[in-house]
Amino acid sequence: MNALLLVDIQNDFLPGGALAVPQGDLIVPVVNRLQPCFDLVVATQDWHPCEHGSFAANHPLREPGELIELHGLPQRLWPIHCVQTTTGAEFAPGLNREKWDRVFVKGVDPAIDSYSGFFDNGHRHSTGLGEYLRSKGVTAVFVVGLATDYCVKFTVLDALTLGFKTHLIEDACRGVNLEPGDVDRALDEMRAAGTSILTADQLISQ
Ligand code: VGL
Ligand code: ZN
Repeated sequence: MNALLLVDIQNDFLPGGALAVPQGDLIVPVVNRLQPCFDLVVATQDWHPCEHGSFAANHPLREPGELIELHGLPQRLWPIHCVQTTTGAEFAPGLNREKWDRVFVKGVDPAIDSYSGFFDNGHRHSTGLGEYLRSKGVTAVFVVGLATDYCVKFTVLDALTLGFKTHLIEDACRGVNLEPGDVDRALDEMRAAGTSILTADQLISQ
C-alpha cells in the first residue's frame, strides 16, 4: 500500500509567514491534485512551544541562520515559527483535508528539534508515524511539502532507513535555500540514499 506524506504545509512556511519558503504556496494545488491518488494520506505539523530551543530569540545575542549546539546536537537557529495554537502553525488555506487519516506533530520538546516526521533530530523519540504506517500495511511512501532542504529531506531519509520504498514528488515541494544550491544538494542526497524523484504529472498519469 502507498501513502502520501504531507510535510509541514503550514502558514509560517508560506510567503508572508515567519519562516517563508519561496513559492511554498504553489505546492498547495499540486498536493490537492495528488491526494485522490492515494489510499492513505498523512500530514506532519511543526508544533513548537514558544520556549523552543530552535528559536534564535530564545538565545541571547543570536540571530536566525546561525548554527549553535543545542544539548549536544548542531542546531540551526530559526525565527519564531509554528508556535502551538497560533495561525502560523495552521495548515495552508486551500489545502484539502478530507482525505487525511492522521496528523503527526513534531518539534514539541523544547530541548530538541525535529525535522523528520518520524523522529527528533537525535533519533531519541519517534512521533509514531513509522509505527502507524506499518500498522496500516504501508510499504511505499510518497513525500511532498516544505521545506525540501530541511523537513522533507530528513523525513525522506528516515523513511528509507525504516525500509519504506520512498519517492519524492519534486514539484510538490519547495526549499529554503539558505545557502544557494541547498535544494539541489538535498535532492542529490535523497537520490543517492535510494529515493526515486518524480513529478506530480508522472504520478498522476501512472
Ligand atoms: C522546518 C526549519 C524549522 C521545515 C521546520 O518544515 O522544513 N524548517 N522548522
Ligand atoms: Zn520548526
